[in-house]
Amino acid sequence: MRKTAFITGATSGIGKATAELFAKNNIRLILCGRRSERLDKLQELLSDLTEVTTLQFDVSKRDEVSAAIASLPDKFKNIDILINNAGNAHGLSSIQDGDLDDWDAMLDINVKGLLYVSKAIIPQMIKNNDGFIVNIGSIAAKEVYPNGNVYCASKHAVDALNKAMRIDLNKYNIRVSAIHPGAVETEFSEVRFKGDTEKAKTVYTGYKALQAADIADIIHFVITRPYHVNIEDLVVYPSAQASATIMNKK
Ligand code: NDP
Ligand code: 8X3
Repeated sequence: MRKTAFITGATSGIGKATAELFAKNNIRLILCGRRSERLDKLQELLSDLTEVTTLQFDVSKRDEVSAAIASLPDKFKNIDILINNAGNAHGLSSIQDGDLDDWDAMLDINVKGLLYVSKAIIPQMIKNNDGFIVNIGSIAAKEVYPNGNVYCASKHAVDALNKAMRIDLNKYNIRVSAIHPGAVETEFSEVRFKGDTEKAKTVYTGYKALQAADIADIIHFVITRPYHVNIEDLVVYPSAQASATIMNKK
């Protein structure tokens, strides 16, 4: 039977690559993001492969989240797989120089947004006594690096919530996993550096960064294990990267 996946942050990077791979694997898709033109384009592109619907909302706005999910057409209401991927870093500053709006954005989107979406979808998974939640963390969930402070805190929270979901949802047969990538070449650094594309590019020069498709591949691997197998979390780096700060750049 065709499964249904709900992917946040599907307009770019890891979420978009995951949508493309899931479509090729005949998974019905609910694609989410704020940029509706991108959602429309992706829907048009993937509709030849699978059934696709889109939801335009900001994960950090709780009313938007619940209204969007409540508005799903019947055919898409039964969600088997939730990919909590939407998120970004905003800024890269020391704790003393950090911008309060950046801090709010990271905590509101990366932590509260993930919670709002999960809270809206989990009851239906509990009713089904089945489901799969994949939380996209980061190596910033495992390690704190200079100037990473609040982004790292937000991703440490994702790591904690991944563990919490595993515990609380265990009795409902809901599998929960986290993927923690190192550097992935996406729009992530453009967002972190507020549209400074030149600065963003330097993050990915001198070595081969992970590509969004590499992470999509891992997400697909995780969700296609036999029913009795559940990967708790998985940390993945580009081969040139040993930790958040150690990079073998040429
Ligand atoms: P991108 O910037 O390419 O994609 C981010 C996605 O999140 C976009 O689709 C964006 O959609 C969505 N998003 C951001 N803010 C909101 C919001 N307020 N409401 C709804 N959607 C939102 O980055 P990545 O693909 O790299 O990032 C995906 C995830 O992977 C993030 O959680 C990130 O922290 C994590 N990650 C990334 C790494 C990297 O090096 N790239 C490494 C480790 C983890 P839209 O703007 O249309 O709303
Ligand atoms: C993205 C990877 O190292 O920029 O989460 O935090 S890093």
